Amino acid sequence: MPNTRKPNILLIYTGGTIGMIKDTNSGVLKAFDFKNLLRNIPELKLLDCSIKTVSFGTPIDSSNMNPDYWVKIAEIIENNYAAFDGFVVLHGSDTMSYSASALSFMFENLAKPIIFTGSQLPIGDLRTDAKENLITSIQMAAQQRQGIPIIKEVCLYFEYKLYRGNRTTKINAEHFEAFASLNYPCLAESGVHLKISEEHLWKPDPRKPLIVHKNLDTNIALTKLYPGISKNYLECVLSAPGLKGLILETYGAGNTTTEDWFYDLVKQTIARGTHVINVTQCSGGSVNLGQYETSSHLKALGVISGFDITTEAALAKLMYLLGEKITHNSFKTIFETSLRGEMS
Ligand code: ASN
Repeated sequence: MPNTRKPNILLIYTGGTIGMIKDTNSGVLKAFDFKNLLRNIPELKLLDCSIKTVSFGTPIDSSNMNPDYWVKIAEIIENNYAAFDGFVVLHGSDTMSYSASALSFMFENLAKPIIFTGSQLPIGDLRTDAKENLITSIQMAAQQRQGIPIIKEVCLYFEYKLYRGNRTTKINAEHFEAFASLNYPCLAESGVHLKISEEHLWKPDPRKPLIVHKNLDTNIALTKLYPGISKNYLECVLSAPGLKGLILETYGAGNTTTEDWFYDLVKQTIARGTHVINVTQCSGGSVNLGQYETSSHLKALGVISGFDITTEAALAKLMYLLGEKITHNSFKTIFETSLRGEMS
């Protein structure tokens, strides 16, 4: 018997520009209620799937996003996992790549799509990008073959492109094309037809059960190297009480200053049991420890390579792995392994 049931999609509204309105006195954009958003898209009724909606009690600008909210989104999905074929999360664009990355690690063996989307202009604006983003995200989430979702990973949809969420970075504060995935091809494109590149999709083992990880450890720091970075500054960061992991955004292929004080600090930090992860501050390309003299020492010190991971995904992966309480000795190997397609 062919499966004739329409896909059902859960739409989760967390906030962001998509649902905002302008304060009439100050002109400032503020989060508004979900009903206003839905009123502005009567087209949702025309979609060939059934849609249920749920909203944060108080929608937020995504600049206020944090791991507690990630757990909240994860629990909404977990509690509705069996009843829905796919999930669309409406989210502000500012931190969307962080959230999509976090959710990708939190959902192990995900077998259904979780698609993050939002917009650069509010849904009520005449030139809004919100409608296309929302409608196509729902259509992407509803793609099935013989009743089984085609997309089985956490994605981000924006301006005609579907990306693997943990590969994305927000690259523009104004353009409708606000995101890029420089180290991994896009998963699908929307034109006259929806064109899914199945060869690039994540293919989880269907026999494995869903596990939702909710322990995220925020005892981490993120530091970008810059010419002139001082010992004092780095010492201050590294002396944060309880620090368990540092993400260092380095130059190019993972290069750093070769000054003694820097190596000494990294060495002491690793000896104390704090993990040091090397990610590049370039938007594309990979860390390659040992390619230059300016990175070969780091390898010997036991610095973890983030390879071509984004900073957003590295941060989420670090919080996730620290929360998993894995042994110190296996931490480096696990971090350097692609868990959800976040690195090549
Ligand atoms: N500040 C907004 C947010 O991230 C930006 C947006 O959604 N375009 O919530």
